[in-house]
Amino acid sequence: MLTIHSDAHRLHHGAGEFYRGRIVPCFEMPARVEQILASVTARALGPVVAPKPHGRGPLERVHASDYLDFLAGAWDEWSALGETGDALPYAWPARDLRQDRPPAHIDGKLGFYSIDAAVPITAGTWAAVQASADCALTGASAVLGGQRAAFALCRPPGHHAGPRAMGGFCYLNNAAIAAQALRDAGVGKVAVLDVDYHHGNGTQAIFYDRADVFFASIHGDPAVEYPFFAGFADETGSGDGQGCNLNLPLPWGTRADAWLVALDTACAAIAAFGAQALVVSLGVDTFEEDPISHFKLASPDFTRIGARVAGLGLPTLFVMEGGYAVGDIGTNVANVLEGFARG
Ligand code: SP5
Ligand code: ZN
Repeated sequence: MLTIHSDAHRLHHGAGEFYRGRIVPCFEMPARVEQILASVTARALGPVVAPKPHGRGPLERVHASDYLDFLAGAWDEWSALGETGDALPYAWPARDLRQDRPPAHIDGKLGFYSIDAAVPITAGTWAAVQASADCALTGASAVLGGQRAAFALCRPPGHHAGPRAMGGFCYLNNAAIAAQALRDAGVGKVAVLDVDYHHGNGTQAIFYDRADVFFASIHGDPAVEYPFFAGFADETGSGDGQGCNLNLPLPWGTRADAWLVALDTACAAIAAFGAQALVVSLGVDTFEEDPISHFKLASPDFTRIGARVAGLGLPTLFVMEGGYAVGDIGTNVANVLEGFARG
């Protein structure tokens, strides 16, 4: 399987995120990708290529233009304040506040265009997030070109980023951008299967009212888990998209047997939808030793995930999302890809 990777991810290295009253070191760090790349290479899973730049066009198909302008300009506006550390938001347009007035000041923009304070913007963030989206788009091209599957080794991740908001370590929604590119290239029906520990609220929001992209997500119950305000089972889509959104929240402590039953449910729904291509939001933060998550999958279980996904028989693009147990992340990702390749 082809892997698409760019060194530009290193340009994004946030110092900290806000958590329980203090700034804590970022769990989402460059070493994650270095470990995955080492495992993909060591296990000879296939060639590794650089992404092709796709420009702003495919980003505009998923994200609002003013949001892209914000991301592109945020560091310059922040550093013009004399700040040298990372930009982080501190005020948000929550309920009863105006949603219709994008602020002129960068402090206001940071809150207007975010859902939390886990999205530091550094000097290199915009370059890194563009390269990450280009990895997903290059992977989509490979699948369109007839490859059975490809692995976009994206960093930063994307599935918490909505049409007009960053959050949860995510800036551009790489999986949604790739799914939309598949649609725009003529694939009639696309499914996004999100196996990251956290609900893919951004991807859900992007496709919620559409019948051409099915979204299925298996994740920690948002009653007790980030992102808290989306991911419940009663979110089934709206308008034309009614019935095209499937959330499978599971309790803390969920082990592989119960998790794989949910995967079977998601795969059956994707098959029933009639998807012609599949994008997998591949987070491995379901791992038992993940430092910020509460599921209990063991490394060999990831091989079973890959094999089950292969059973759908669809052209498949894997897009890297979360996973914070850096010492095991390479093994767990390579297990999924190997399980798929053998399945
Ligand atoms: C892509 C992805 O997996 N994003 C996850 C975002 C989760 N953000 C909130 C996590 C809170 C961090 N908790 C630190 C726990 C230390 N024990
Ligand atoms: Zn996650």
